[in-house]
Amino acid sequence: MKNYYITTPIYYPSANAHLGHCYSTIAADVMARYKRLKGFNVMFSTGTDEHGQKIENCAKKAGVSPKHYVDEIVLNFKKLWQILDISYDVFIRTTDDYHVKAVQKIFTKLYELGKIYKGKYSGWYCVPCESFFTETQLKEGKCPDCGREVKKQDEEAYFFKLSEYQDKILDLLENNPEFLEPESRRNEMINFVKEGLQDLCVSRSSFNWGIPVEFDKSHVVYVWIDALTNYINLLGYPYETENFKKFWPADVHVMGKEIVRFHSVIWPAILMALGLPVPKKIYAHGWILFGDGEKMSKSKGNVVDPFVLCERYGSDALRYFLLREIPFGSDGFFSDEAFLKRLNSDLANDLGNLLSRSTALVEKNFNSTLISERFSDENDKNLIDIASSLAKNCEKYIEKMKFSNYLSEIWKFVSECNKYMEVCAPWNLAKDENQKPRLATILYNVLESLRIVSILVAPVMPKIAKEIQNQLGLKDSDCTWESSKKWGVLEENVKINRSNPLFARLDIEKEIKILENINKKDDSGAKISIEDFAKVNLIIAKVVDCEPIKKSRKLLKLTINDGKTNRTVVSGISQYYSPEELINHNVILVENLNPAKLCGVESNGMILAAQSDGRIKVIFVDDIVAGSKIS
Ligand code: ME8
Repeated sequence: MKNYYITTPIYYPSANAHLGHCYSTIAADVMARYKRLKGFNVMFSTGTDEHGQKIENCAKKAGVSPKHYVDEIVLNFKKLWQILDISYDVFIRTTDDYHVKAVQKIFTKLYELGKIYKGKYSGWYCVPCESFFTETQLKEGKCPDCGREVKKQDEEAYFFKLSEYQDKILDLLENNPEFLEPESRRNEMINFVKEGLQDLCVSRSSFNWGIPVEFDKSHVVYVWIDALTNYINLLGYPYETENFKKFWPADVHVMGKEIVRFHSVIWPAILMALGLPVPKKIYAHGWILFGDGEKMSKSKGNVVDPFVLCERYGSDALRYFLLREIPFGSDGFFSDEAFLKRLNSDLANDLGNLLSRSTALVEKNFNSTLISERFSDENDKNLIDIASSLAKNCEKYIEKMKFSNYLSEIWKFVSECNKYMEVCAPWNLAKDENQKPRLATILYNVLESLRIVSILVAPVMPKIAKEIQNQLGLKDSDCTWESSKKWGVLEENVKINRSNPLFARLDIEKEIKILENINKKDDSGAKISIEDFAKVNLIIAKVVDCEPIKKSRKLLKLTINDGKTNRTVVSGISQYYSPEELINHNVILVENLNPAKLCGVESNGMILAAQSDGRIKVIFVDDIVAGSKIS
């Protein structure tokens, strides 16, 4: 079996995970899932980069120890990856014992080999980027990477002989076009190396939160040496483990463009010094920019909360949008509007509707089981031809990590299927009993096309792929990657299980307002008066009955007793609670909310819940009697 090793950067847990982190992680996950479907033995790693002055400062501000500080945030990252179905095999933390020991061994080995020496450092340090710069590298006296203030630092330090590797690194970049992609980044790095490489300061003595140098405990290892070596340490280095033998060199390190220099210059030089092969590929994607053209970052306060997006629209929608909207390698914008529009057009209309219309016709006209007598005509050939070559066409793109082209190719086919439906108009044939064989053929062709689509979208939208496959009554063996290249795999008399729509069509303007309000709420600067608060009537109420709303994936219909009468309240919590878990519990009710219709059910009020550990938790108050006012 062939092996495949893909990594994400290990992220700084200085603040919670944001959409930018999701972007790299989703992309790497899609490749890992794709390769697994292709039969590869995959190692997919991610993790957190927990040392350094930035984290030390954040912890100090929060009044806790650095370890305590990062422990909390690492939980947040892990929760988000769970919600986003990130199928990592290893989550490495640079505070993990095995990593700490490996970093110490690597540092000592490089010192003993004469690749690291002791000297004096005088330079400018950017704390958020954890990077040193020379006077000439600064841009208008500020950090050339992020534009923030830098501070002068003089200290005794250890240096890595990076300058020794200038020719080798240049050769690597110039003569291996596949090593660093996209091309634009490669050119940038070639120019950078041509300007000359200086030895790199690889230890610090001005702060403590780092891995102590084994033979000189007054120094900690520079955070980038600590971080970059995660890629081999998680495989067991410096020991010759099975994993190390199988998976090193990595097939691809995925990252944002701002850390390419570390990965394509410093990292290969370290590996060369250790006598190890360099990774096969570094892929640097662009930045997700926010409305004002700024890179999204917590410190700039323009963060879109991925938990909220997943919670409201499903994690697959976010996975799809990020990879479809922005060509991988280029910068692109995130806006709620663009996200919601794609959700409506590509997911609810094109794909969701195709499944819904075709399965509805099978349910209604064939009692959910297609008959095997068929009658083909000319229109079918075109569809079958495109379907049969689709997977092969798509593979070219995903192999090159051109996710947007990959998805666009699939969606062209989905449009083709919708056109086929329009041209064949099966709903008209359904009126004539004699046309049943033709009707069966058309529906078979559409369902078989959807089977192929479900396999191809699986790396990007694992939940939706499974849902389509369940609705089509498919077995696992009908959904292998190889079977996406074959026509006619769907069984003759398959029994379908029609269910909820894949995606609900959204009222975009309304959703944008809701998202704005959620963001505003997060804006802790905004204050309200006591009079404003007093307008909200909060009371304790008892859940006396509860049932799912059939047409919806998320909503539960609760019957609530507010101490006087029963009322109906609709709540979007069915992903987190079964009706039984709510019945007979007391909850907090917003009693004077305007009534609203949700999926045809009138809701009178709202129950309070909290976002905790990446899920929604209803606030239960069983020891206070129903009807009690909260003030
Ligand atoms: O740099 N758009 O960690 P980090 C796209 N610990 N991707 C983005 C992004 C955005 N707006 N913001 C962040 C570090 N990313 C180091 C890495 S690896 C040995 C050490 C993604 O928390 C992108 O992958 O600052 C970027 O490179 C990474 O997060 C930076 O994460």
